[in-house]
Amino acid sequence: MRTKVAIIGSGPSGLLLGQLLTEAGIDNVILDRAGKDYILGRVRAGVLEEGTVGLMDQAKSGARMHAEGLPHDGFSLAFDGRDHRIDLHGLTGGKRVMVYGQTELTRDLMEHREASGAATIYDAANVTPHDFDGETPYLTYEKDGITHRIDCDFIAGCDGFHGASRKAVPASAIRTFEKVYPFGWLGILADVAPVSHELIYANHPRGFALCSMRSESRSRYYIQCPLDEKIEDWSDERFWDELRRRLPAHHAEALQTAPSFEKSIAPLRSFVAEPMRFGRLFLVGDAAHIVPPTGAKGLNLAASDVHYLFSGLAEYYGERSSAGIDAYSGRALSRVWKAVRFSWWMTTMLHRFPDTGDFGQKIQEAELDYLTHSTAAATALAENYVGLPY
Ligand code: FAS
Ligand code: PHB
Repeated sequence: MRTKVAIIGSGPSGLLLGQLLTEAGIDNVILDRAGKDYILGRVRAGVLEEGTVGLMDQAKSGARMHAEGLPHDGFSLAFDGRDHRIDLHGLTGGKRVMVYGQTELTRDLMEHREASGAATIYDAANVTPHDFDGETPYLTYEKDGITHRIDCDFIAGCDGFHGASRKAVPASAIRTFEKVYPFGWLGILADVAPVSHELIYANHPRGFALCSMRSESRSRYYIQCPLDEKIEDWSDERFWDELRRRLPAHHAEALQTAPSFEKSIAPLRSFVAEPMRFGRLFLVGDAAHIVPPTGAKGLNLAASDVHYLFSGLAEYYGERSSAGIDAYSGRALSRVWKAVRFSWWMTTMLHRFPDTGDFGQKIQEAELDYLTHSTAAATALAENYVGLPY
């Protein structure tokens, strides 16, 4: 088989890139080691920046997102028994975010790709990039006991943090930066009305909590937990009780509960690999960087990477210019590091660390008090949360 762009990974990065390329008439193939059901079974992000919404529209895959997604003009910071709204719309000259689950975004892209007739190869084992430092890269993979080869012009490594792409790069050619946080997030999904119509990020001496949603009848909640927690030790009742203890009283009293149908613990880390291009191999999304979900940036950074790479590839095939693909890594990393900083800052301000102590708690509350009473400080928070310009 031969194609122009071989994409490893059928998550949001790979599917969005594939859809944009297909819409532009640039032949591409997506390979994933998993099947559709596994990919759609993962519960992840929930907040889309306007840039991500725009790319879904550009990919002709945004109709259901607009029909079912929830535009949000603000969110609240809760601390010291009170909460304060951050007016995203007012502070950013009219910008907002869209609450729409990553699972649904992925489903929409998958369905549009199938309708377009573009090739996706699921359950592809041992996908391996070859000769990407030369002019004729190719992939090999195994399926049904046969080793297949795909010759291509470029390889997009959209295969996430644990994928094969970054690992295929010689150690001497790549630098990584990492910070692992000493806690995780215990998240649940339940079919019950959210406690508030907007998100609530709560700082509490017992630990961080987040009240989010997937719709007006489906809630998504998280609480900070130790990394060695076991899911089986967390009954729904225990989760609801702990969540109530971390929220201001009026929210705790209003909280509606229902049996959870998804419960999982996610570790938190900040990670960046530099550069994001190696000859004809490009790293995209979680393959190149990871952020703690506190700033709702992971999925949105994957989208901006796709924007930069698609623009470069469209220029290469349209005008035979390599300027865009040559600029990809620098452009992407500039935005990545600002989002890594913001996500680290939100995480540091809102979570209980082993060394936070009483003094650290007071400092966090002072920073939150400053944020909620200073227009300048709130504006800085708001412009990062809605997404810095591409
Ligand atoms: P993905 O990991 O989504 O997709 C990679 C794809 O590549 C997968 O389908 C995988 O099967 C495939 N793959 C992997 N290795 C392969 C190989 N060797 N060969 C072939 N295929 C391979 N972000 C937020 O903004 N908000 C959140 O709340 C949030 N919560 C998260 C919770 C968890 C537990 C995790 C892990 C991440 C969370 N994220 C969140 C970040 C997440 O949404 C990512 O940013 C997003 O999935 C990135 O998309 P991709 O880059 O496509 O990577
Ligand atoms: C979610 O709804 O899953 C979500 C929302 C905002 C975040 C993280 C996760 O910062």
